[in-house]
Parts: sequence; C-alpha cells; structure tokens
Amino acid sequence: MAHIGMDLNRFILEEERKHPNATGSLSLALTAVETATKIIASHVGKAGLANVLGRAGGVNVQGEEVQKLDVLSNEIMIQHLSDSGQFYALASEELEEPIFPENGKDGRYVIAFDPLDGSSNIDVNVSIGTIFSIHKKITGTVEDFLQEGYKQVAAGYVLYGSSTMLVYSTGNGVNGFTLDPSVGLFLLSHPDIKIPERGKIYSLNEGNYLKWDEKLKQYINALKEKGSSSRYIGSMVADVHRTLIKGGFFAYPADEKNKNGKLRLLYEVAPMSFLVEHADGKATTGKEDTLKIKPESLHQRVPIFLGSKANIEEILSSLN
Ligand code: P6P
Repeated sequence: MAHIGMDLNRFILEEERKHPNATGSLSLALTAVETATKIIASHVGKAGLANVLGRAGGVNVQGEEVQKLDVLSNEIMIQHLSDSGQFYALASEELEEPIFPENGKDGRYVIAFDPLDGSSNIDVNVSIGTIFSIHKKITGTVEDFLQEGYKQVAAGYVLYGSSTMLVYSTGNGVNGFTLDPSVGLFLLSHPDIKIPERGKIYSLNEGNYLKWDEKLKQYINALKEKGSSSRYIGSMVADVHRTLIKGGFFAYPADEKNKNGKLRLLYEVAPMSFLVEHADGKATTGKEDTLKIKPESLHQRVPIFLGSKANIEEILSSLN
C-alpha cells in the first residue's frame, strides 16, 4: 500500500506487482527516467555557478567547455534511456529525427521527451522541467511516436523548482514524488493527485492578447471582471504543476501569428494532458480533446487549454 515517504523505486515495483503479466520492462524504463532526471537536477542546481565557473557555452576555470544545460540534459537523457535497453527509439525536442539505440533492439517502448523545457528561464533562476511520454513500440518506425495521446503507457514530468518533484501516471492515478537530496531518493509526497473541480487561477501569456480571437478576448475579460487571479510563469512544467495542485487552467492558445499555438503535441501537450485527465481534469485544443489527436509529425504544435473540468467546460462553451 502506497504511503507518504515511500521511495519511487519501491512504488514502481509495487505497481508492477499489480499486473501479473508485467515483464518488468516498464519498471526499468521508468527507473532510467528517474536516474537521468536526478543527474539533470544536480546540474540545474549548479546552473547559477556556470557564470562563476565559466558561462554555459563558454569555458570554465579548468579550461573545460561549459555546456548549455538543455544540450547537456538531452545528452544525459539519451545516455540513460539508451543504456536501459527498454526503448526501441527516442525522440527529443532537441533532435530533428529519432534515435534508435544500439542496445534497444529488444525494447518494448518508445519515448518522446523535452529534456529541459523552459530552459530560457535558467538565467533568471525560474523553475524549469523535463517532460516525457512513453508509448508501446509497434512497427519499430517513426510511426510509433504518432499514436494518440490516450494510448500513452506512461507520462510525466520532473519540476526543478524550490524542490525537485517527479509527477507521473501509468493511467492508474497520478502520483508526485519529492527528491530528498540528502539520500538521493524521490519520496512519495503527493499520492493520488486530483485536480480541484474548479479553480480561480488562469494562466496564459496575455502579451498575445491582441492576436487572440474575439471570443477568447471576451472570455478572459469576463474572468477579470469576476476577479479571477492570473498567474503565468512562462515555464510549462511550473504552470501545469501549479494548475494540477491548485486548479484553474493553463493555456497556450492559437493566435493570428501562431495558428497552431506554440507547444509541441508529442512531448509537451500529450503527456501533460494525460496527467491532467488522469487527475480528473480536462485537456482540449479548444475544439477537440488533445488526447484523441492523431499526430502527423514529431514536432507538431497544437493549441492547449488544460485544467479543472469546470473551467475547461466553461471555456469550451465560450469559444464554440
Ligand atoms: P511564451 C518555454 O519556452 C515554453 O516552451 C513553455 O515551457 C512555456 O509554457 C512557453 O514556452 C512560454 O512561451 O511565448 O509565453 O514565452
């Protein structure tokens, strides 16, 4: 039975035991994500020192090149996911095409990830995150990444914030683990997360207001009249995490300049939609459920509204 303080590895194994036919492959896959993100967390924690030790992309006092954190995070993810042998293919926000790891030939899964989303916020010490989405390997081609979001085997994020948190779901509830750096373990801190039915916080970049369609402008103005609170961090993982815990909604809508919005379907919108819906929330493009979209390309963008069910249903009736 899951209890506060249980470590992630034991939680993953106990979840595996609930499935008699489980081979242990997904458990190994998830622990590879865990290891990679712990290492990323360590580098993120020292990011501010890059200036002292040599700017990222520059040279440190030892004369070594200081890598940009998003490039380094991508390499760390690729190394540990490949070493696990559980992934037939990897797709990254940082790579145009997927990678097929040498020892992944027997891998049962494919994984799409954004190794360090919101990395432009590193310089100002704003929370950033890793987002991942795992699907079953079917054909052993790029097509395996183009499955509808509801078919995800697992999805989650790691938020490098005031504390480092890993939040994930395999479709059976959403659970949050906080890293205890003194022992290097993710410990269960937020069991069975459920998003509030309705929330007072709305989160989207109002700098794009003049480019929105009229119905969206009217809806946001109505929220202001009702005295709703606006919170926008500009880092998806942080904005979605707050929405998951406190309710309300996060959005990156389409606008006259970005007809499909800004966020990527495979490794931002689909995994976050999976988590929100399995926490009893709702996710939509404004026209269709994001988890039902059949992707057409690896880096495809879609508009997104996600959050408390009542808030999203209100948005849908206002926009359509
Ligand atoms: P804007 C960060 O660059 C990111 O990809 C997401 O993490 C975030 O939600 C969004 O873009 C912010 O975009 O246009 O509001 O700065």
